[in-house]
Amino acid sequence: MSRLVIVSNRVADLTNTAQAGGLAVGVGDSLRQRGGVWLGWDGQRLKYEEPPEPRIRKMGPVSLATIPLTQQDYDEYYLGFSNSVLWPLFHYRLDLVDYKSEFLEGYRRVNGKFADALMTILQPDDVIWIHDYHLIPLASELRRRGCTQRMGFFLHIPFPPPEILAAVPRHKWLVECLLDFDVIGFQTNTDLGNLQHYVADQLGCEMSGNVIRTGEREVISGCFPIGIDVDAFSQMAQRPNEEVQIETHRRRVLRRKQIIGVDRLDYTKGLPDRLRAFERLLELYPEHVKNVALIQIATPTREEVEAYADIRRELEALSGAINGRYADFNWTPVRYMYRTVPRDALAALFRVSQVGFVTPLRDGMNLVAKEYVAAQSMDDPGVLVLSKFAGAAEELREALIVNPYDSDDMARALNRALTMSLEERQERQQALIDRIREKDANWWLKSFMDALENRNPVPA
Ligand code: ADQ
Repeated sequence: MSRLVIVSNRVADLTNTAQAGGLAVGVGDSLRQRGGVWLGWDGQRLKYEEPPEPRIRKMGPVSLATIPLTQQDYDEYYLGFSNSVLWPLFHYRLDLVDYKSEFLEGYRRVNGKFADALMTILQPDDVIWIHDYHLIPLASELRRRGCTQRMGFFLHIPFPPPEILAAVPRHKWLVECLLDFDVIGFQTNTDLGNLQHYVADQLGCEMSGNVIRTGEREVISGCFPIGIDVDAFSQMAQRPNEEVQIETHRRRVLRRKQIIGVDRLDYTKGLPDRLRAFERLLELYPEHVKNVALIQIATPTREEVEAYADIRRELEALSGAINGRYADFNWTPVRYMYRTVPRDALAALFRVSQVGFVTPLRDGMNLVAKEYVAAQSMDDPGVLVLSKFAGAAEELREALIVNPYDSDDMARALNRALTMSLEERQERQQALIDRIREKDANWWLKSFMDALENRNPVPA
């Protein structure tokens, strides 16, 4: 088996269980199984340039290779083009795109730095798997430096339709960069269809099934929904966590139910709309007042981007307003926590929550939805309420699917989830767990690697 070299903006600390972020979780689960090298930025922002050789640390079967960036790289490549242009644009938020030409220059320059660093460690029969929107031009940069190894790309976030993509300057160049990979993977058929429309209509490429012909080359495109390690998460959920147990016992005595939301605090996750929907539940169905609480855990993320500070203020005001309106001496309707929580505590919390409330306005996949399902017991499972704009909704059809822009629709689904019979909950849970087991973390790694190593076209 050839050595697997993974590249993403950041590498994850594989021993840190409190790491938040879907890419870190998904790639970490996969790499632990197969071993290999993982290259990424070390998080440092230097005032000077460093030589390209990465620093290497061994962690069991995985070597972590890291490089620093400069403050200017961080501002232009990371905060700028990646997170103020591509992130909002790919999530259909044209209103939040903040483009400057130096961002694009920085983006190209840093992709060049990643390529220089990789060239110092690559071996002839490595296979290279590059992740996410920060590194779209990396294959082109590597090819320019003479790299002939096989290269795959996986986009963790949505890929927008051509009319939206056209809002970013140099969009043609971006898609042409994608076509320098051998395999391009997406989370959903919708994303895959969007790319295929673009290359057929705007670049005049020929398509045969999922194979894109561009000049002499053939590029495989495919849909590879990311999965989780279901057994590991489920076992974590069953391990006793004293604090969670005490609180759960108290709720049981009081016959109170709990709705849970867990997200990075990102404007794509639909958090204000979610709080409003919870408030609507209390208005439309007053029988839930004092009997149900919403616990929302939000991890700090990208705080230097203005849109993120705005959403934080909005959420704090909203949770304060709902509590001000409804709280009683012994009942707080919204418990809002702005922090990262260890994964085992999260898993335990999912298991004791009657509703998993996952309502992004747009999301590549959303692993929280799958984690919530994995954490449930078959004896008394909770209900997943899921946005139709999460990639996960393409697979998890037995969840209660909602429109995150419609708070009445969400309130009705919450009420339905809270009052659903045990039999219906068990039926839905069985179907959902079967689906997340079928396409788990292992399947994701294997099916992508199969396409990349054997150049097996992905079924259309
Ligand atoms: P994210 O946008 O980060 O991922 P998601 O898929 O939900 O979103 O993954 C978040 C991960 O971080 C989950 O494993 C979750 O448990 C964890 N997490 C979130 N908040 C946490 C908290 N407060 N404390 C501890 N852990 C927390 C991106 C894309 C997604 C895609 C993934 C994987 O945006 O659409 O599903 O990559 O491809």
